[in-house]
Amino acid sequence: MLEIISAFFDFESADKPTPIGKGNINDTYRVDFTHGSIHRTLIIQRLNHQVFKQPVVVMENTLKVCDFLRNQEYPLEVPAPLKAKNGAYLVQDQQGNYWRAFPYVSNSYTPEGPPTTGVAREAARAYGAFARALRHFPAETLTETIPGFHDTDKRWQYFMEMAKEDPAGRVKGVAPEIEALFEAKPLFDFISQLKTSGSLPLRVAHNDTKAGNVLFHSETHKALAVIDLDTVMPGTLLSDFGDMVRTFAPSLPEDAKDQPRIRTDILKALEEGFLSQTADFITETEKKHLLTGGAWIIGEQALRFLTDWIAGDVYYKIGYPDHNLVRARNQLSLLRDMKYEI
Ligand code: GN1
Ligand code: MG
Repeated sequence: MLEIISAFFDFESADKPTPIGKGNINDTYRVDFTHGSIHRTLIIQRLNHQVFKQPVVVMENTLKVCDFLRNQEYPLEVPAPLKAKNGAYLVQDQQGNYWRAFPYVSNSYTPEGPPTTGVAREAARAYGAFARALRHFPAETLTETIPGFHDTDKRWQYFMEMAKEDPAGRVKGVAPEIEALFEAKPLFDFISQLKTSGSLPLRVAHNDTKAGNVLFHSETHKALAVIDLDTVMPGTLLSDFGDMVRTFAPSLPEDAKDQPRIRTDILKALEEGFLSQTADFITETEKKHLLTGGAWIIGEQALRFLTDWIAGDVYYKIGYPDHNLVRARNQLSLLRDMKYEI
């Protein structure tokens, strides 16, 4: 780790790096070091190149978006990646891992646990400001670093293949869950048709709009920055709003033993916060279908978890044998709670 820090900055002494955040994909550390009379704090992060197979392209997407944001009227900070001493943004260690550095935003925290309506509204304002500042960014110039990320048709196809193949012998045990997904098929088809008909403009999507990706100010509790631009890709506004619904509105965590319900007070707060920044530039179709976006992303996540259960737990990390099944059932419980128009 010291070797990595020194690829970015000269220093005489450094405290032991401390792991921060709850990411399931990357490893993030805070490091404090001293150079002469200067004390600095940095974020050092290992980019998981099993998930992000083109690390350099991930950085290119991030940098393009950061540069653009800096030249907009954007009310938040832009903690862009820092250059290493050799001018590159990624440094490889001897094991071939990729590392990058970010500025540390002082006096900040990320919310934990089920959010209050205040946190949900403020985070949605931040994601709305992000979408607003990027509304004129040519989305097609970003690379799809995880191809088909929200291509539900493609995910449905893979689900059908796995259900047919039944590699882990689990299909018989999940008949009600499969039936529930078939009931959601008209929703998936509706979104697919919105996309192909051009009614949903292609936009810059953040693709990981959870509470943990907004930095809040420790005293004012206002949003300071939207972080984690690894999955910025061409996409739709509905999937970003949808992922907010999926991650903010449940009464219980994603893998709770009891089935979570949708909190309607949070839905209202998310809509208020998001629309306060976006109402004047998004299309009528987008506005009308924000909650449909929520149902879509919840349904798609149910599909993804159930597919992984049927496939024999090959994608998501699991903590116990039926973890993916519990997750899938919880998403289906949320989907049942969602009221939406198609
Ligand atoms: C993964 O690890 P995390 O929670 O940031 C996944 C998301 C899913 C989420 C479900 C690259 O994200 O798409 O919604 O799990 N990320 C990837 O918990 O697949
Ligand atoms: Mg992420």
